[in-house]
Amino acid sequence: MSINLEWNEAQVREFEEKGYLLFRGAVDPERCDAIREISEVHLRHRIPPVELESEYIGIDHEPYRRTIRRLRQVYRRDILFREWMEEPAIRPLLARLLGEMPILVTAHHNSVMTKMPATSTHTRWHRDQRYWHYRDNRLLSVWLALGREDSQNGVLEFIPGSHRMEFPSESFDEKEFFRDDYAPNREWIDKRESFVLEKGDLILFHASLLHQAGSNGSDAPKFSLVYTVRAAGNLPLEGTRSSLYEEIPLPPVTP
Ligand SMILES: O=C(O)CCC(=O)C(=O)O
Repeated sequence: MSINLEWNEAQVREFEEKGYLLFRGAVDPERCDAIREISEVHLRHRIPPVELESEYIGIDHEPYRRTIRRLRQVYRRDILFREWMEEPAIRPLLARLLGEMPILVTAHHNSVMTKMPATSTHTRWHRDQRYWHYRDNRLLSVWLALGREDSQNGVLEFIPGSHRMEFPSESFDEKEFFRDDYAPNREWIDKRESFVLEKGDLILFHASLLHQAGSNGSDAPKFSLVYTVRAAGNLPLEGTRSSLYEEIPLPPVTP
């Protein structure tokens, strides 16, 4: 069970410039369905660790307390997650984009992101790296759509090139969200790009890339599987959360 992923040096340059790359139809719908089914079981039984909507937005009452925002640390939950995160066919591309052997990190974004209808909220502009602690910023995330993602159910939006920017501290609020009420941020936000994703589409994006996603106005949950890899030399800082969880080296694969 491999994936359909052809890439070239022009796309590597595009990733460096924009901070993300989109691959259509990379994963078979059947594989996505199998991953989604196991995710739904874990969700139904609320198998920990999970992140609740109430924890994310800091409002500790219903309906947010019963709304799961993500199943965390999914790598060891099921063979289907492990196989996907260790998929050999994507490794050469990850190594090329990171400039080194990739290491799978489970401290962050090793998740099934779930966006529930009505009870989940808008995800504001942010960089994933805001609470991550590594020597440098050579980290990227691999986002697999397990179903359609569009403006109805909270599609991802990106600000191309923002991963290369050093913004002044005023651009961010106290929770490190990129402020949309701060006038100088507008010219960046106006450059936003988004794509309707179909089941099996893949987006790779840099950990410093600004992105957001809307709430889910449809009547079905949105499911996406996400994992993060770091460059082998980009070590987590000791004593931080980033250093506390299992990491899995993804060495080069021999054809
Ligand atoms: O709400 C979403 O679907 C995106 C989630 C996200 O970007 C995050 O949790 O970092």
